[in-house]
Amino acid sequence: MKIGITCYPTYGGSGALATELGLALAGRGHEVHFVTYRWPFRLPSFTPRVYFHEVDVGRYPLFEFPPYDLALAVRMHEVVRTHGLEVLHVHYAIPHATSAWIAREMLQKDGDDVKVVTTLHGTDITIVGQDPSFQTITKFSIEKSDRITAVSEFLKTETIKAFGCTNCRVDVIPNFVDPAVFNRARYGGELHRELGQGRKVLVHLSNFRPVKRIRDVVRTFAAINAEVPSVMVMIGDGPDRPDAEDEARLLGVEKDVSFLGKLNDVAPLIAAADLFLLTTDRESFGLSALEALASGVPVMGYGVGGLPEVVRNGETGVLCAVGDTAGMARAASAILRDPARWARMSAAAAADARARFGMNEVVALYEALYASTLAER
Ligand code: GMT
Repeated sequence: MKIGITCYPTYGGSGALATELGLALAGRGHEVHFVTYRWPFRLPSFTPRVYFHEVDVGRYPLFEFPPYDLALAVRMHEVVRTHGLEVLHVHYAIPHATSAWIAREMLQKDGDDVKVVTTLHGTDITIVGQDPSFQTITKFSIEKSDRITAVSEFLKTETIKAFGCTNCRVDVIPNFVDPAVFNRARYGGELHRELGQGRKVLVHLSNFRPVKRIRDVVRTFAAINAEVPSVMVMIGDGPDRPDAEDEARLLGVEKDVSFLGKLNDVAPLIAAADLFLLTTDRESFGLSALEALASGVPVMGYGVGGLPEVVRNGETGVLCAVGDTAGMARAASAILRDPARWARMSAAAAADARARFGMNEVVALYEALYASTLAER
């Protein structure tokens, strides 16, 4: 098949997932065209059957807000026609599903066509899509897609609740992980020794947005560190990083917390962790948590949103009430003090991630979805 993929190329789970999907599809013989305004952060420099088309947004001085969604629609239209794409798979509804709808309308006017698949990832439904500025266009664009997928049952339910989508079927296709890359055995313990210097290593990875409740990560860490000597490795960057740095200073743990910024190749660092901390308010899935589990790292998180679909509470991690940093720290310290329990959870995490979210199985679900929509032509 010839598939176009549009996603946010910036640091975040939806862009990571979309890129990994494109690479996996190309690995299975499909031709994949990324249409975005920048090179997606997880895309390697060259991969057979993978192409990149940059969206150039004209910057005429009249525009205080250059219309990116229109420039994207024009580029989608052009790439579909030039390369004979059959499917446009857009990740994150706003504005990608709207641009894809415009591109398809333009194509159909000339007797051409393309199928539009929209994957909902999280805040496009739970926060941004419900903002009055975007609500009606989000609902409209979702309903106009040929296929809609959500990354968790939680997100599917939220979509139906928020938009009352009577006219749309939402298929749940979960995020996936490449078990060859997120694999503890592959990296050895050198990085753990280097980072921890004899202490336990805790890792957090995110885009540091308010929804991540980053101060909670630092609070939880400080309480763990008081019980079990540890270091905290923070990967990523975003608006709330200064808050986290501030919290570390306030709690007197700044020397034990490292902020590494936006790194692309995160698998070796994640595999060097003893525990992964994720304190998001409502994570629709938690791709980083899945990557940690696959790497044999138990996850400490909040039992809300889609995270309980990813982390098995008590078996592959521990889920607490939102804001219960003390409870999370107690649970984490107990696991860190009990090597046999940690080893059991680590093995269960790696096995469960592979069994339920393996790359080949999930990518096959997307292939089947594309085939079924194409069959309707
Ligand atoms: O929705 C967002 O906040 C952005 C998006 C991203 O690009 O990181 O994150 C969402 O998509 C990921 C990939 O499907 C999910 O793993 C995240 O849980 C989800 N984020 C939220 O729901 C907050």
